[in-house]
Amino acid sequence: MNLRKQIEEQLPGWRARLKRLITDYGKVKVAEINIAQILGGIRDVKALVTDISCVDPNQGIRLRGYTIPELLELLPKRPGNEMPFLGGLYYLLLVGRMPTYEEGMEIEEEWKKRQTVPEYVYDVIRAMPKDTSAMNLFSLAILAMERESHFAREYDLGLRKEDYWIPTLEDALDLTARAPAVAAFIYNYKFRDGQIIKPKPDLDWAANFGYMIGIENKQYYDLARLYFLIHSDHESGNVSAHTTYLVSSTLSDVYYAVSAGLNGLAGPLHGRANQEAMEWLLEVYQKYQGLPTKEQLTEYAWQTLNAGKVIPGYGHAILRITDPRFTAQLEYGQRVMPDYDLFRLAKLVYEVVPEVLLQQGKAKDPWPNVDAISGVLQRYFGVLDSKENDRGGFYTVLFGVSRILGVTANTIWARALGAPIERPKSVTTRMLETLAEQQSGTAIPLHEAYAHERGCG
Ligand code: HAX
Repeated sequence: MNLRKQIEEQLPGWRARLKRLITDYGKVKVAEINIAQILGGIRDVKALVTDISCVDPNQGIRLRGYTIPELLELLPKRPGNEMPFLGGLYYLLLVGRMPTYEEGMEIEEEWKKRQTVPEYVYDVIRAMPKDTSAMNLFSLAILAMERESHFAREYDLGLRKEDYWIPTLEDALDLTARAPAVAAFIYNYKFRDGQIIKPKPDLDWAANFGYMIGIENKQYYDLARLYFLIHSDHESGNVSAHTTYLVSSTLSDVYYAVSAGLNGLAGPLHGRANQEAMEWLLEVYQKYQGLPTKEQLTEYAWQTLNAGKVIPGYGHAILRITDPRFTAQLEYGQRVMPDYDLFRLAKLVYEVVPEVLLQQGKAKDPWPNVDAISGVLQRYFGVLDSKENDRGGFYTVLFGVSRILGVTANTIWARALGAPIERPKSVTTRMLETLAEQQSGTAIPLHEAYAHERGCG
């Protein structure tokens, strides 16, 4: 496989690069951390390394150095398609350089060879009530497939550390090949007739997802390509990427690690925001019986904030601009569905909500993120997140299918470069208070309720 050779050839150079940093420059300071950061979600602490993607607060994501518009322009496309096929993107993430058409297609072919989902995985999904949340089913199905892991088997037989990445690559190719079919079945099981639709040989990986949920529409296939491209990676600190990395650092295989990462993606502050953004738009649309005026929308946004809730799809822990992943979707929508009411509503929200958040003065980033509009584009083509009396969650599964590309690429490289088990040190609240007293020179009065506390060491 050319892909494996391309990674293999790079390893001596990368291993030497890291060794030099540790041996010759190991004591160089990268960051300091203060109490507010420790208690505030470890925000902005530079403590993770990835070469696969990087988020600049004022420019947004770059995958292997390429911005979203550059990726859409430069990644190879199949004739007649507006958007690049995903085999090319996965090659870029894994190998680190822009692939030729043939190199990208090699991954598409590799995926086709590996795409059959074991029957027992469908049985696991079918064993669950249909109203189970889609993310639960997705994570469960991937965990069930752990039985297939090459890494787990070869590790038990005795595998050299330098070779850990080879069966990890095999696992990653198997899992990424099958993820669209698993997601499509979950959709069909929950919302359609429960059929398993076999992928079409002449369609690419992303388009086949659409085909397997019963959509035969070229515009949707391009949306699927765009969607899976922009959600794939967002450096390593976000919850889904970091969880996958952390679990994988114990040498748990890709299936365990990805299933864990998806459980993090399922949270409302992370991937579930795409469902909540859709729900928020539908609430607005229902309340005003159609498109609201700007004044009505402003009022509704304030009502949401005053009720102590967040406006889903807005804000970001790192970004300080409109997310370029939002812009790419906005531009797609502008071309394909400019008159669709919910699309017009999402655009109106973009005109109104940043101003409201700025006035409120809490959110550090008042701009839309990737989740603010993605559901609208899906809904235009009839793809639902949930039905009545259902715990829904399908839009987050779409996010998950894409995110698996980024997190598995990171896992393969972490294994190849011998990344150690992660193990940060924790402190107690009293230790922080003692440090605060020492550095500020003031005593912190301690309430008697805490007098029973015993120290550590
Ligand atoms: N609406 C209302 N308030 C918001 C807000 C929003 N969209 N975004 C941030 N805030 C509030 C925070 O809740 C926080 O309030 P408190 O001080 O009362 O706790 C304050 O502004 C400061 O927060 P921040 O530092 O700007 O943002 P965080 O790094 O803490 O959180 C979040 C980043 C993305 C979680 C946050 O902006 C948010 O909750 N947004 C809405 C949910 C959302 O869209 N999530 C998806 C993010 C992208 C992603 O990961 N997708 O998977």
